[in-house]
Amino acid sequence: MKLSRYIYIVILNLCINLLSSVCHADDGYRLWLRYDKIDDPAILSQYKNQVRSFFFYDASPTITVAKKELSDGLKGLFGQVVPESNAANNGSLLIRKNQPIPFSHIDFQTYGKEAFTIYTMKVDGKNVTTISANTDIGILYGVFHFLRLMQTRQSIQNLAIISAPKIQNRLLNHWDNLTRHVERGYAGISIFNWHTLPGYIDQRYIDYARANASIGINGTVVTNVNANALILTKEYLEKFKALADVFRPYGIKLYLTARFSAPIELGKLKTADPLDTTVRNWWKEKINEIYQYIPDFGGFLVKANSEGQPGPQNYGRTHADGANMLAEAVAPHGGIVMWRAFVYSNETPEDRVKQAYSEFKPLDGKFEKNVLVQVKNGPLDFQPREPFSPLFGAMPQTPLMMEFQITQEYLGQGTNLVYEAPLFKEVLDADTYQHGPGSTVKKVIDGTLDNYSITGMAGVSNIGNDRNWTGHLFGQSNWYAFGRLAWDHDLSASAIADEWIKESFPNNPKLIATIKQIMLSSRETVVNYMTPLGLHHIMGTGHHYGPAPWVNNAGRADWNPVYYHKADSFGIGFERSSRGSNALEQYAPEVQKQYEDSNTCPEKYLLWFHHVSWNHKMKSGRTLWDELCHSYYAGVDSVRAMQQQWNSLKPFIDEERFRHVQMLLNVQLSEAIWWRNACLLYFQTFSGKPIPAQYEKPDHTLAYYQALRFPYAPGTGN
Ligand code: GCW
Repeated sequence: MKLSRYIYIVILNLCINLLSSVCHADDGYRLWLRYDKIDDPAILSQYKNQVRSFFFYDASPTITVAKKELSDGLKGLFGQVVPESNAANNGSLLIRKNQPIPFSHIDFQTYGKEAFTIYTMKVDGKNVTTISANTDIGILYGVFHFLRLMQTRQSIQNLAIISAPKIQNRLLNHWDNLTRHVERGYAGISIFNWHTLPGYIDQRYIDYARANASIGINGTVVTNVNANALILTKEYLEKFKALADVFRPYGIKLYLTARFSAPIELGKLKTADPLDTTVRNWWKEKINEIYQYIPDFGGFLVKANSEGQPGPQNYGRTHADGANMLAEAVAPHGGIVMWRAFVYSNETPEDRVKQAYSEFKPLDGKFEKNVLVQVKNGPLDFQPREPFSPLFGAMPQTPLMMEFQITQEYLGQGTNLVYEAPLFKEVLDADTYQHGPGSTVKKVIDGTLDNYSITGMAGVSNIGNDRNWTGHLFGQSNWYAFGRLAWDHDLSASAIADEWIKESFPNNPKLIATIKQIMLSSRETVVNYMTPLGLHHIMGTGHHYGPAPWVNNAGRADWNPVYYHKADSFGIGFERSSRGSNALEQYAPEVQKQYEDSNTCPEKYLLWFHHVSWNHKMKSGRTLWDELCHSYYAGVDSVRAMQQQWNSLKPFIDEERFRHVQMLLNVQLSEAIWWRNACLLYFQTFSGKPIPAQYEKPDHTLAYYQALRFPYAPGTGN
């Protein structure tokens, strides 16, 4: 073959390879576990030298899974199979359990049963890497971590890693109904096909478990908190057993939601009173039955006396009475009860954001040892921004667990790119001052502040049967960030974004920097165009899609946006200082001090805590009205900036994912403009002030926005 022809063929091949690696269609199914071949030859050869063979000394279903993950991962990243060998040579990766120090290098007693170590060390003068743990699941976590190091192009030389989760129970909460409709789900229907279970095991269940294990999630509540008693029937228990069997090797426990009235609905009892002996026996028997199907059943998540769900208060009993009844029945099996604190009542004339505290604070210390009270991050309901819930720091004798919402009910649902780690971190890092400065929310929930014996963090899932799992590709980053923070709440939002981007996209510095910028600014952007300066709960009624600050006729007062913004001719905002509802009194004095004066209150919470005049002077020198306009317009401008940033990445991203995000950003822009125009036009009817001349004029009238209807918006009710 002539040299020129040879060179031509080589170049052609190179081009084809390049094109197919950069531009092939990609539907996002593989999440962050892509293991594409490392394209940097220097890094690749370094990694290959470090991992020439691997060997697992132990065997079990979990080890089988770990072995497959490692060998698939290495094959993908290296572009070739790495052999198994138990010889300790240079480049051996040795993986084993229950090894004496120094092999394991840590006292696993101290670090718990899920900890692992990864060490570079000399064995017989040879340079080997070890992954060790005390349990099979620790090994699996170590393997995922090791693969992550390579996926994110970190050095795997001189490793000395000890990793243990800071929170014990790291759970997804699915609001999935038995109909497969997902409440507040925007990624299709439930991945759990109850109809074909238990006979048919969808590959999705396995991939779901794998993805969760890769980020340390160790439990899943597969049914909606708005619970259906049928969940507890034999027919369904068989289905849950099949799922639990799939999840077990991945270290994931299955949990269910318990409908409090199940003894009446299923057991035909006259009451569900938690102090009634027949009721208590009914639950005991039911729970014994569940454990026959699922010996490692995790326990229950319960929503009671909240938004129409039955509960102990129907019988004049307390939340503690209800929780303790279930707790006693699961205790002999090692189960737990997660009892939600999301309660508020229309009949109670108290500011809604105060009610969970009023209800639960007096119950501190009254719960059984295996009960966790599950508290939403803020006192209201997963708004784009809320201060932390005052329950954190107020119940030293009751393990409190965090409930975040991963699904974007109030954050643009399925169409908006919003990276939630900054929101999660803002809450975790907030200082409750419970025992003086440094009493952060994360120290409350990891148990270090009050010596909780049991700890947990839950995230309301954003997963559905869309091919890419989360509807919006960037929803994957929120699932990822939740898991990583539940494992280690000290990780920064930026570090987690960095990992996720490197694992999810080709490893290009411009791409990484640009996507990171997009992600890290995205939460503030959505706050600006939806609910700036502490506004909250002004979205459409029922479906919560889009703005509707004018609504004042919802079924109950505290579902109305006007209840929350209180706009009038004087100003806007909810007065929660001692001059108003005094919700502030539920916080420690140091926190109260930060927020009590409208002139010094951080502006991001201004309208949460204060009703202030339209002419109120803001730090920028603008009036409140002008600042509101500024924030809404800045929010929209930021979406435009995101679009430009994303468009600049076209050469680096496969067409399918590029177009997917590009189209959704177009939708996001139109929704941001909608939010801005609708809110400003409406609030203007109170302020009587003009939208400053430098801004583009709203292109529709207020009446136009008020007339919009969305009868089939996704994710609503049942
Ligand atoms: O915010 C509300 C949601 C409901 C949800 C409820 C809850 C599951 O709009 O859909 O119900 O919170 O957390 O219980």
